[in-house]
Amino acid sequence: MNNIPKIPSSEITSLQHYLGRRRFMKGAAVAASALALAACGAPTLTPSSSDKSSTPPASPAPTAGASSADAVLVDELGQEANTYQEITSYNNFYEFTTNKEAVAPMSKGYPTEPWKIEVGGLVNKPGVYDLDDLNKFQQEERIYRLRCVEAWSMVIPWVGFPLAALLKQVEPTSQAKYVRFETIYDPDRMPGQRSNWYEWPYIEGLRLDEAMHDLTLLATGLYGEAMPIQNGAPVRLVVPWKYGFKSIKSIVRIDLVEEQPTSLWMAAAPNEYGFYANVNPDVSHPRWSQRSERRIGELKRRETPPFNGYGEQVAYLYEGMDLKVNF
Ligand SMILES: Nc1nc2c(c(=O)[nH]1)N[C@H]1C(S)=C(S)[C@@H](COP(=O)(O)O)O[C@H]1N2
Ligand SMILES: [Mo]
Repeated sequence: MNNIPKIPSSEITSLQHYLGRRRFMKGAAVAASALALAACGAPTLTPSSSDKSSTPPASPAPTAGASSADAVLVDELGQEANTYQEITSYNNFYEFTTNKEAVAPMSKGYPTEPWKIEVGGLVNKPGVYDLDDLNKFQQEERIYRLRCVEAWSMVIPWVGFPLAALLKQVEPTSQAKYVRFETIYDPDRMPGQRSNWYEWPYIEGLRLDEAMHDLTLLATGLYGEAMPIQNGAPVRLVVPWKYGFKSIKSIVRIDLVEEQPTSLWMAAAPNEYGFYANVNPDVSHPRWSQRSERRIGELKRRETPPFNGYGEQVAYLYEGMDLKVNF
């Protein structure tokens, strides 16, 4: 385990400060009562029942002390969270379909229980984790910006736990340099996987120090509810400083490996999608600029910041690297 880069405790403190593990509230009616610490109910990892998956949860908004209907969640930069409806009705999940609006209806009722994740490869303590096992990790709320490589974005209040907690449990060996993730392969029920356009299953990867970073989340829910299937139930990765495609959904395998994994997108179009995929306004996609983005629900485009606004926390990971080459 001594090969795992440790995040200095000073940094963890500042991260907690930045990305408060509580709901920030905004809006005139609640300005004074800000920091009403809505207890973030750690949702249990039950499958989102199909009839619920496209309708808002019973109490999607923070309630603690807030009488106001205009209370909204904001991220650490003050940017408002997208609505539950927006987050669950505009999705990329190519296993079902490439039509973003059709993912929710087509994935409705997809069974996510029982579920298990096999964690292995170069580790001392490989294991099989079911939903109860994953629920034992301390769940917290993280309000993150998600920037798709296609230049749209959202702000999403995830629930989950740092991937680092799981990785520490399995004890990567000193040979382990990367983490490889795999989505469920189920072409009978996932029509997109019957298309030969892509090499299924969906694969993604991170360098071990990226995987161990405190911002890197295994998300089990959003808006305080169990993860909807269209967002990657029951558990998906969230790496907020990288393009959305790195945040692989519906994970069934995690392996510690020595060689850099080849992701589905690298295999499909290596000149368009690199391994690192850090959000970078200075590196255009071959077919479009990455300078700005369309926040879902807004008309005017926003400028895209380096590392999606998380540079202070993560830029050190790439010191000395040419990010135009390692895009
Ligand atoms: N297994 C799998 N994971 C995936 C995808 C996918 O098609 N299949 N799409 C990715 C892309 S391109 C984005 S932008 C995000 C979208 O996440 P969301 O639908 O929860 O907003 O999921 C990522 N994870
Ligand atoms: Mo994306």
